[in-house]
Amino acid sequence: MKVENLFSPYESITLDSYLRAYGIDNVDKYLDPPKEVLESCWLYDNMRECANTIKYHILEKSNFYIVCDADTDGICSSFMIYRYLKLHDKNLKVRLGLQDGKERGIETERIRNDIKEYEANIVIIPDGGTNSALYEDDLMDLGMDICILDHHDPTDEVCKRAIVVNNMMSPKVTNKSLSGTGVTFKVCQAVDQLCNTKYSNKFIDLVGISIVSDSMDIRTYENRWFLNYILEDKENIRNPFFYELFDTCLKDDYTQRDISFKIVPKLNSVIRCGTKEDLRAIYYAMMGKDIDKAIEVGTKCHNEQVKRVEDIIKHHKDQIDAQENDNIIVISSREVPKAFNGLCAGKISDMTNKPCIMGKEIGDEILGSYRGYIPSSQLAELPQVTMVKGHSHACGIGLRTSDLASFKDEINNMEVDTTKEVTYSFGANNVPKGVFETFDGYDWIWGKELEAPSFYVHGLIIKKKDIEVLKGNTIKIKTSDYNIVMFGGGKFLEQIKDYDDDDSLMINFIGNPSINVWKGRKTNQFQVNSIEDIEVEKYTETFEDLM
Ligand SMILES: [Mn+2]
Repeated sequence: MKVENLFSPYESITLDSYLRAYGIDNVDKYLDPPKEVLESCWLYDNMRECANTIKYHILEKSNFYIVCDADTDGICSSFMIYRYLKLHDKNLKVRLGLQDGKERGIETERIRNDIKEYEANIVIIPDGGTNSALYEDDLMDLGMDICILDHHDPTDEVCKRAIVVNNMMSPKVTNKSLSGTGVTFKVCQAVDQLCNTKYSNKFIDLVGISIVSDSMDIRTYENRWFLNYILEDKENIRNPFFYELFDTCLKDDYTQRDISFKIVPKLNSVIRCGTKEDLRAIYYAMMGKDIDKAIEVGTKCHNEQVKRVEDIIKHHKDQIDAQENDNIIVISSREVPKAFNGLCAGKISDMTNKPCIMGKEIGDEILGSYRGYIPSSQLAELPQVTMVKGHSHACGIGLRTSDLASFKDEINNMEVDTTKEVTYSFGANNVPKGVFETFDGYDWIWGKELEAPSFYVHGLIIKKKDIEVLKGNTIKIKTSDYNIVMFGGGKFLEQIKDYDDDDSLMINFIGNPSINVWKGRKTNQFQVNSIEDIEVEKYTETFEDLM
């Protein structure tokens, strides 16, 4: 395992120095940010025009149309503006344009037709719209006002006639990691100020949830403020549906990780697997109606999603196996819905320890999703790759089908930098106790771009019989100073199955430190998160060892 230490041997590792290393300059302010870190809504370009336009249409009792984007940020932002308008005037005509499946914004023809049929006077596009100028111009020709409340980078030409409120396009706004729901919240605040109302305060919880669901960088003070708001007290979750969902699915001291694993998939899977009726049930529940039903819907869709991913992988097993000798798995399939490409590629990558592309052949290209440890920037340099869009280890990708063989050759011969970044490295017998104490009780801090500290521990010698196997292949190794725990350790057990109980094994691993409390007893513990983070080999004692 090749690792790189974040800290040098002379630096002391404290919570303070750790956060500083991640670029947080005022740690006290970050951990407990005052309200002043919230940026004024008036720093956003075009805010006054946007708020005035919305206010005008409220007073005119216009027809409002809200375009809903197909993910949790889209649901939260569209719900927010819908409810917000209804608080101003409960008789206001507001239509929520729900997508069929994982379509996006007004790119969907059905949505555009619906807008025209409804004879909207104003179209609001939260969490999208920045890069859809073509369609927007078309609607504006019909005399509609368009307000775009977005946080996506402008990549195409932006509609010049629409009112665009976007943190990425507002030089005075410093929080470039706010979610679409966050931008929508700022717009509600601005309308509040024009109308002398305070309705926006009811929706702070949705901003916090969307920052988690949209994987926004949490190192900005403003995002931290929104996060702390939903983490510090469940009673701050004012939305009745989310309150119940948190109450049913989470224990009392939940973290961001819990929200992204136990809450967010229940909404995103409704978009992937549910019907429009199911999605409608979520919106109704957010208004306080039939909450139990919506929780059932979310749970049902999440289970179905897990099952469909499993089925797809089973169905393509032959294709996966046939690429056993390649360093990347490329699956081109007609049957897999677009919305499942990323999930399946990620799963296959986990299974095979190799990067994976899952997509569909369109023309001379395979278009789909990429997941894996090779950074997408490295793939983008290859001549066979036609498009890379998204994050470094999770992105959309295009690949020329006729060049597939040469693409694979390139990957098979590629020098891939597999260095893992860790906080610091220790020999197995030299792990200081402070490592566990320093970060104990701070689970609530960690999240996107601010990962929990991890340490590389090398040269641990144990006997095979010291390895305990618990329920669900959870592995536990006890040493005199600390325990090592790994969930789902099936592959690890596979690696050591031929050794005898009395064989010595040498283990190197990367783990997150914590203090586990059980029946009042405290145990220092490292948690290993992935099979790639642990190495094991048979250890033969040398002459020096015996001296
Ligand atoms: Mn978003």
